[in-house]
Amino acid sequence: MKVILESSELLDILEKVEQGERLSREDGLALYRSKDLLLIGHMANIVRQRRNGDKTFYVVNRHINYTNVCKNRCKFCAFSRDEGEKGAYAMDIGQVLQEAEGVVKQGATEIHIVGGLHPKLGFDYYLEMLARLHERFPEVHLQAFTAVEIAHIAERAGLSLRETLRELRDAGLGSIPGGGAEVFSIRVRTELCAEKLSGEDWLEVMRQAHKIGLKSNATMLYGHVETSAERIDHLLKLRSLQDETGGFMSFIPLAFHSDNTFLKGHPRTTALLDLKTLSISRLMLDNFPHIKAFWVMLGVKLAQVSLDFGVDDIDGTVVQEKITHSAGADTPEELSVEEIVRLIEETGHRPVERDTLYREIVRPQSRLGPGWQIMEAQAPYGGVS
Ligand code: V47
Ligand code: SF4
Repeated sequence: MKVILESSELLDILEKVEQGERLSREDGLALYRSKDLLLIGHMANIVRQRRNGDKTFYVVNRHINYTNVCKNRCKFCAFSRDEGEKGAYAMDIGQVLQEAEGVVKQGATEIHIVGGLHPKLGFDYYLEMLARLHERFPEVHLQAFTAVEIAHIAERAGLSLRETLRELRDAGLGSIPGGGAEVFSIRVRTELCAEKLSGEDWLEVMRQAHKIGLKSNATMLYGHVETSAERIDHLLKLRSLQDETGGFMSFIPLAFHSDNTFLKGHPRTTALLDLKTLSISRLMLDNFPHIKAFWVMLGVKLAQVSLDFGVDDIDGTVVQEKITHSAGADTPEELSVEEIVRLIEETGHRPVERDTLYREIVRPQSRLGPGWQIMEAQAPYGGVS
């Protein structure tokens, strides 16, 4: 490819990628400095292809945001409210079950549950939510509560992280979503979310979760006040924990939206930054099986293009999303499976429906609805099968 041969700045990195060598912090910084998007994407695709071949994964899921009441009030968040404030809500368990019911009938395999840090909800609320969902829909995977919520739940319960995680797991928790990581930099956290769990504590929750066998995702919120170096350092911390535990399944860069936040007016991320961040994540996180484009934040069109920039997962149907839509997202809240499959096929990749743990799903006559099955003899969450 002509473009690649003409670009000499990154040739050392290209060689490392081709040899399967680990990239350094300096390499990461050079990648962010470079304007050679196509070469960066090409390198990311070498890794993507090596790990996942031509597969692009998606999941039939639904997001449920059970409460927007949050004691943290991060400056980048338009979703949260104080208790009693106009627009504040907290669902009772019956409502959560009702929200899940419809999509499970349509064949969802995953319910993704995230909310604010409600100062009054007790440990029983979280346990009962999981237990009743699990009892009613035993085949459905519950991916629930970010590391930040888990630390809050542990505090409410007066238990250690380990004990809290064990109880949540025993009640039906299947895995942990990647939210709340933001950027681990102390400078950024002090400026934007001083009340929030520190980066080190976020990593500790994940460490404890992985130790008891719970898998998780990881995210990075980018496009606000963080520097490229802070992004790379974030990725390096994740890579190091993954070396230790192997418990992360996918990494999801989250593009910041500023409407209705303290950072109102902050410009949207550009396509260049979005694609670079996805590609650089693929390159730096050599031990993560999957890189996911969350189309809700990225936009459907760019999410499609990102499949040729190192991304192998496009998330799923989602159905309802409040966090980014409160902050001005102009994407739909739901994509149909037909639409997801069309987007993937148009790029020449092979659409593969997965469950939360990346096991492939088979459906009778490829029809949605209950009755799906996990393909047998698959390594959970692990790349090429
Ligand atoms: O933790 C908050 C972020 C996260 C804004 O694990 C914002 O598969 C953009 O983590 N603009 C929640 N982002 C969502 C999340 C997630 C989403 C999809 C898949 C997975 C997964 C996880 O949203 C929060 C925070 O980092 N966020 N405000 C905003 N204004
Ligand atoms: Fe609360 Fe999460 Fe919003 Fe921060 S991002 S204010 S922790 S809901």
